[in-house]
Amino acid sequence: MSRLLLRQLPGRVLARALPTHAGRTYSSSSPVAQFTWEDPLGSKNLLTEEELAVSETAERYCQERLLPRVLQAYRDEHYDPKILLEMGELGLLGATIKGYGCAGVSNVAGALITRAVERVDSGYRSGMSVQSSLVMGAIHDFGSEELKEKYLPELAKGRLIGAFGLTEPNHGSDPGSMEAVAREHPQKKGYYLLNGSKTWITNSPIADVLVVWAKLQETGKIRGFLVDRKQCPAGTLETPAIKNKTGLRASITGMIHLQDCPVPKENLFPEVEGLKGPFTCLNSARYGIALGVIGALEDCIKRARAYALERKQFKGNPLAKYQLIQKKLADAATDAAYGTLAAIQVGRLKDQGKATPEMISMIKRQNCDRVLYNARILQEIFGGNAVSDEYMIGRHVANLYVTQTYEGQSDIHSLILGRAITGIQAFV
Ligand code: TGC
Ligand code: FAD
Repeated sequence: MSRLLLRQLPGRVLARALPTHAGRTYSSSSPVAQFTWEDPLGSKNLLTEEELAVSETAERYCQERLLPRVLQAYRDEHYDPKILLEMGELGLLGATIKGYGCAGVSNVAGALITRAVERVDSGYRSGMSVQSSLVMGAIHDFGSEELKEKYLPELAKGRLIGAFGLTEPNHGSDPGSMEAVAREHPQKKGYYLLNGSKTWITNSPIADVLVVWAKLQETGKIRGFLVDRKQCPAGTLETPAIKNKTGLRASITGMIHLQDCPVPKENLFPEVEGLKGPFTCLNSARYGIALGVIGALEDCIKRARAYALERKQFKGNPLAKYQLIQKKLADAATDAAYGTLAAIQVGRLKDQGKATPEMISMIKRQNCDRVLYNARILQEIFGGNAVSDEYMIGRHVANLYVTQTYEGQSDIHSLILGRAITGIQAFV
């Protein structure tokens, strides 16, 4: 594990330092058994000391450094690339990778980082997930040793920024039909020429390296290419930003246009062929989202609870006194708690090499759906004030629509699960 990441860690004290605002105490229960609304099913008990410490480091950074800037960033639709440098300083990027300057923590610890970041904003988590799981993950799993040594340490520090181009204007849920193509350079030996367009690509306008999936003309098979902006002659690579988004405004999203863009053969991922390349990286990113979005829901619960206790209606009663309000909080807290346990379980299996893509589809779908549903319901507690961005709930709701859509829209994950359950493919 990275020394930097460890240095930030106050260790055991962390668990005890958590607020212990509890419900009732019962004379029949053990004195150590307590219900806390922030962690109703006691998921912390499943975490190792190291995981608790990583989580605390990430939470502290996010609350102290990210939270103060998110409101203005969201209003301005601005992403500050320094965020990746700060995360790199703390060892939060590519944290599950062993070696190459990365922390080498467990999958659960990696997901606790995404939860901490997404507690502030899904867009900040997006920028980090793309860098960590989709770009560093792709290079680590499929790149040559030279590519790993050249790019991973710089990406881990946030000195280079990465983007991952799979989705195209005409092919989103069905990336197997992609049109981007790579052919041997007719004049320059040892190079491919890439042509095609990708859209809705997180980080693309500011990316130094872009993992681009394209079909090799000779074989028609999908292959992964590392496009290094510095190596691209003028006019061969354009990455315009997509502006005026209705969600994820604190992240930066754009397109990738490749026009006869020369890419050296050593930047081709040598072994992997077909959709299992991008989908292997997506397994890790989808896993991170599954616990990440719980952070956003937990923030909605915290804010809605505080508002309901403060706001008085009818005879001076706090909203929190009314049953309908309590049910909204109970539903949301239950889904957050169940979602957390499911994600920890799949993370443990992933660490042991026993997680399947269907398990990840199940928790990505369930958690994103429940989080979006509950966030929309909790928004009602704020009444008209929910419309003010200063109450911080509308931003989560808008972001969570995106988390349900990208990395496989929820209905697509239903079909992946349906195929696994019935043996019949429904999406072709
Ligand atoms: P299908 O026949 O199912 O599979 C084709 C090949 O791929 C392999 N494969 C996987 N391998 C590893 N992990 C997985 N999860 C895999 N899923 C499939 C499969 O074994 C097969 O291999 P082989 O060797 O036999 O060729 O392919 P299909 O074309 O029928 O796929 C359909 C479907 C629905 C499963 C798939 O296309 C899908 O998941 N669509 C959703 C698209 C998606 O997730 N796009 C994500 C874009 S990246 C993004 O959104 C980043 S946002 C990041 C951020 O900002 O946080
Ligand atoms: P479509 O595929 O057109 O689907 C539209 C609707 O139809 C969905 O509800 C879908 O579930 C449904 N549908 C499609 N096919 C079927 C079917 N067979 N049966 C039933 N329903 C179906 N992509 C990247 O490659 N890299 C990135 O970094 C990235 N970042 C993103 C950031 C943002 C802010 C956004 C919004 C998207 C990003 N994406 C990225 C793209 C994202 O992965 C796609 O938007 C997503 O995969 C869905 O594709 P689509 O938008 O083309 O929708």
